[in-house]
Amino acid sequence: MPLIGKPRKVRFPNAQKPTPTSTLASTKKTMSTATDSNQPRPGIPALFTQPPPIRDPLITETIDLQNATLEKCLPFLKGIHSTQKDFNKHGVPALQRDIHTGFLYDALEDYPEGFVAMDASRPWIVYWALAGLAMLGEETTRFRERVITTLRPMQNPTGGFGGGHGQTSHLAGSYAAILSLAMVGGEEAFGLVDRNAMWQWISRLKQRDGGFRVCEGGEEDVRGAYCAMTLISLLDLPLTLAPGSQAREAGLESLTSGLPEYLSRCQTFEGGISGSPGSEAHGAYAFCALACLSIVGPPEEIFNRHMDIPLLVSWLSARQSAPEGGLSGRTNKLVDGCYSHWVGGCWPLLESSLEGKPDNTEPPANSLFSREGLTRYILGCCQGVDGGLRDKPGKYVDSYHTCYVMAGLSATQNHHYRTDSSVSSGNFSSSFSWKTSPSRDPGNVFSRGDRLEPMHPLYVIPHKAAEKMRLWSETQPLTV
Ligand code: FPP
Ligand code: K
Ligand code: ZN
Repeated sequence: MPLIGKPRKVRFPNAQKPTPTSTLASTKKTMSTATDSNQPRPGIPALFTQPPPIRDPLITETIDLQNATLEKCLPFLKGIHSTQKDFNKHGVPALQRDIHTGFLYDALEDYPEGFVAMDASRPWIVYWALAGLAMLGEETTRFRERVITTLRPMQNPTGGFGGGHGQTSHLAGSYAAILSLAMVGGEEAFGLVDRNAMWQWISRLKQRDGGFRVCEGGEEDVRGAYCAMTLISLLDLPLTLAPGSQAREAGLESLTSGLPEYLSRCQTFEGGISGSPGSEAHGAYAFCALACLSIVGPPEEIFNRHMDIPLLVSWLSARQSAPEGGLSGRTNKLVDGCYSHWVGGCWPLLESSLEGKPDNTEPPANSLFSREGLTRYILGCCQGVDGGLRDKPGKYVDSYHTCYVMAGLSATQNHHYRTDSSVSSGNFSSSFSWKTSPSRDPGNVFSRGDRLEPMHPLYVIPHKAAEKMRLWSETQPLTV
């Protein structure tokens, strides 16, 4: 068998040859005079402004891209880019609340013709804007009428919401629709949901291996599992599988049967979690899996039973890049602001599971990741000059990134912990027992006025919004 197949796209740079001392000294001299204007702003530790001291000599396409990303980020990390302003003593630019708020208000207006590609994401456009506005401290109940009018036609009589009027029901669209209704709140919003049809539909999506398809005839993945458990727990749907559903006929009893085991099979050799058993670990699925497990049972009980937590912590830790401080979604890929939530949002869940018993309200003195690095990346690299937040410098802002970059910032700014008291005494009561207090991590380098509102660590909406929807649903039990 030939050992050498297709040539690999790798190069070994000559730069590894030792530089003669004389040349080094003269380069240093020229550099220091030529780069004065390139010096970082005071207050920024070198860790966040200098390339890592040890670099892989093997140059691949991936490493070229990582280096190019670092070059793009450096002026922003150093606090010397012309678009940045209002720095604090840590050299961190302020959160531009007003323009981000304006950007999200605009996003809620009718979207232009050119957005036709987003036509299957209409509930998401509503969710990202409302969640973002909620974190910025805006009152989201004022959008009640408009949101109800927008979402009403997207619900199908066979259960669930489609991504737009006339579209097949999808768990992701239904998740965004229900979270949006929770954020606008009130009888009319809650009463709009046909919970019985929703229960029947989700029962049809349940698979015999424990997971959920995202739509009838569609793919089964960890997103489906998380979205389904979000809907079931917020709407207090019965756990019994509806009669006639395939999973029930295959011998499963409950919507949660085999679910933790299914999620467990999605943990890969790297320690991260993939979308389905056997595929590549990705940060988006890590959050979906951990949040889904935390709905099924309290993190300190359920995590260790179904996941290799030390391996997962090691994989998650490797997602934070230095010096950028931002997070990547998978091994050897680039930092991206949205992983501040998908990866960053895993930390509060893991920290809670490691803290153990509830009511340990004292925020831990330090964190499992660098809150300082992530804060610097978000505030330094992700703010668009005309409002909105982005993946990284050089990318356009959009409402998805605006929502999830801020969700990541909010999660680093606030400590999340579970208590013994829940607003609910029914199924999944532990999901409704989360509380929050300001984080006291010494790596909090943001200014006081830049603290965002805390979000529920499982549902990514304000705690009150989740609790009210759940309590209302409990007053309307479904008879099955
Ligand atoms: C890769 O994109 C992205 C994925 C494999 C997962 C996308 C899923 C989500 C963002 C979350 C879904 C969650 C819910 C609740 C519906 P890429 O290859 O463009 O990015 P990368 O290079 O950073 O991996
Ligand atoms: K990406
Ligand atoms: Zn992104």
